[in-house]
Parts: sequence; structure tokens; C-alpha cells
Amino acid sequence: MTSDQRTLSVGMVGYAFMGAAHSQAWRNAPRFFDLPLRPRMTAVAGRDRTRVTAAAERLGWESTETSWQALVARDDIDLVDVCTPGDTHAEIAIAALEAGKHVLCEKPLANSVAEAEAMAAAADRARASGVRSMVGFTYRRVPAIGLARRLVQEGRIGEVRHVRAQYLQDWIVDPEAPLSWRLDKSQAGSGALGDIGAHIVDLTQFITGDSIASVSGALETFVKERPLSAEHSGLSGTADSERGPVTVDDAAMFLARFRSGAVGVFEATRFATGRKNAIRIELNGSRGSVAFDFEDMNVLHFYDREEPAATAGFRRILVTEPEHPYVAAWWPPGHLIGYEHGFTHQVVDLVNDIAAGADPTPSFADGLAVQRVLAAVETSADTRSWQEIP
Ligand code: SOE
Repeated sequence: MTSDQRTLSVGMVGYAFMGAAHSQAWRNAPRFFDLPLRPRMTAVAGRDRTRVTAAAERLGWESTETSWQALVARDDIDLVDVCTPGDTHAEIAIAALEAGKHVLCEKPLANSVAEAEAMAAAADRARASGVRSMVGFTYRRVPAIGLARRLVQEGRIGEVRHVRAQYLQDWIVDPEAPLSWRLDKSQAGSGALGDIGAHIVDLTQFITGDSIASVSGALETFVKERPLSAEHSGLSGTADSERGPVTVDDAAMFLARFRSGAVGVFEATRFATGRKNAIRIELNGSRGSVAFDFEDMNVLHFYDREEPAATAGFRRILVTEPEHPYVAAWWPPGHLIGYEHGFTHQVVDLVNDIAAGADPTPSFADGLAVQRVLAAVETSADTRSWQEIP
């Protein structure tokens, strides 16, 4: 590293929805948490000079590059933050790791198992020289999710039998919503399955500490053609008069068997009218249950079967106490946090791990494990058969 030891000099590639969320996190993390290294928002890269300059100004980056290669080649960058569509993750992340930069890469890790394997192998090689990597499954860092994991790991719901997970959005329910890169297989790899299904695969494996052994799935594309996108940013855009094919799934469903013997039902869709960003996870165990919905993200529901029957019932825990994961650094009890805080917690954990020489999680190997589940769901849907996860 060439930069000042007390700073961690960050270069970010991409500056749309995820770039904005990550920028907020790099800026806020040292303001609310005591960090061993001070993140410096050194440079942001994007292909269009005018737009990347405007983004740098808006989001607070000191300088710009018009190619990710130029960013990765800079001596004053310690960490590369990859916020681009999935088709570029492997190339950028591997080049950055080989250049000795730590890497934070948006999810899903890649667009295929082969790419994810190459990334995990590159991360392993880089690790030998102290270079760290993390994949951005940011919802792991929602305090209520952290509490759910703590309760499950402490045995408070006993042996897990049922895993019920949904990720529900509705941003393309209008058939005239334009074809963004998220609807193009060559850029996104898959649709609802990889974009949001990946989150619930990761979250359920994280909370249970278990892994999915086999799946049986189905995919559906309801709207097969859409207007081409004239302009697109985040989840909205303007339509062109020409139309093109949707090459990814609109909805993905699958049954799962976990290695511990638990069974799971998963659903990821962009057509759940009225559901905006509902990540719903319920686990039922031999001793109790936990239930979470991101649309009420400061709350965890907990049922303890060992309480007296007359008063037992789902308890609504407001996860805003200093005893809860990450919360002590924010506001007094009852003063809620939001979507962007998960990204800040992600940066906090990553910076702490880098300073301590520890391996951040979720690692690229964890990202590869999710990718294997996604691929198995696709094969299962194609072949109408159960698929084992290697
Ligand atoms: C779009 O569906 C999206 O932005 C995902 O890509 C993110 O991972 C999720 O956090 C919100 O929705």
C-alpha cells in the first residue's frame, strides 16, 4: 500500500443506484463508527466523462477515471469497490485482486458459476498476500437479521424445520416499463433469481448457518417484450419506441432441502403488485420461530414455544436497542434506521477486517456457494428435476 497507513483509499467503479448507496456508506461509516482506518473516497470510474464527473461531485469522490483499468492501475488506490452490472464483476475484481487491491464486489458475485469460481480462486491467491475480498450481500447487516441469526445460533428456536423466504418487488409489473440492463441476460446473468433471489439464498444460509443441498425450481417470464430503454438509472427509466425481448426470468420459485434436514420454500418476483422491497423470512424450529419483513426492517418477530401457553405468542421486538447488532453507533432506542444503514455496516465490517488482517464475510467463496444454488435452480427449471448442489 502506498497511501497513508491510517487511511484506506477507495476507488469505486460504477455510480448508479448501488454506487450511490456505497458512496453514502463510505462517507458515513467513519462519522458514526470508530474505525481503525479512515476511508478516503479517492476516485470513481465510469465510461462517460461528463456523467462520471457529475457523479463524483454529487456523491463526494475526489477524482474520476473513464476506465476501470485506469482506476485499478492507480498506486493511490487500496480498495476497489465494484458497483457495475454482473457481466463485468469477474474481470474487474480479478484484475483488482491481482493488482494487490482489496475488493468489495456487488452481488450476485458473478453471472455464472465458472466466473464465480475464477473469482473465488483469485481471492484465495490474493489472500496469501494479505489482500481481502467481500461480496455485498448487504442485508446480512440489517440489525434485525443479525438478531435473527444470533437467536437461531443460540438455539432459541431449536432445530430448524421450515425455511420460508420471499423477495417481492413490483417495479416492472407495467408491461411498458423499459428494458433495463437488469432484464438483459447478457448483462445481468438472470432476472429476479439472481438479482433478488440471491439475497434470500444468502440470508437463509447466513441465519441458519446451514447450506442448501438440493433444489427443485421453476422460472417464469410474464412480459416477453418491452420498449428499449432510452435512459435508465436505478430501477426507473424512459422508454424508446423500439421494442426488444426480455431474456431473463420475471419470477423464480423453488423448493429446497437443507443439509441439516430443514426444508425451504423460496420465491423471488418483480411482479408482486404492491410489494416494493418485501424480503420476508420466517424460520420455524422445534422450540420457536423468527419472522422478518424488510418493509418493517426495524422489527423482528420471535415466538418462544417454552413460554407458558396462556401468554406465549409472537413477540414484536423493536430492534433499536444498543444491545442489538450495529445499533449502538446510531440513534437512541426507537429512532429507526433505513435501507442505507446496511451498506454502512458492510463498510464498517470490511474496514475492521482489513485492519485486523481477518477474512471478511460473505467471502467470494460464500458468493460462489450462492451462485451454485442459482445455477441449480436454473437447471432444475429447464429439466423439471431436482438438482443437487455440489
Ligand atoms: C433491484 O431489484 C435491487 O436494487 C437489487 O439489485 C438490490 O440488490 C436490492 O437491494 C434492491 O433491489
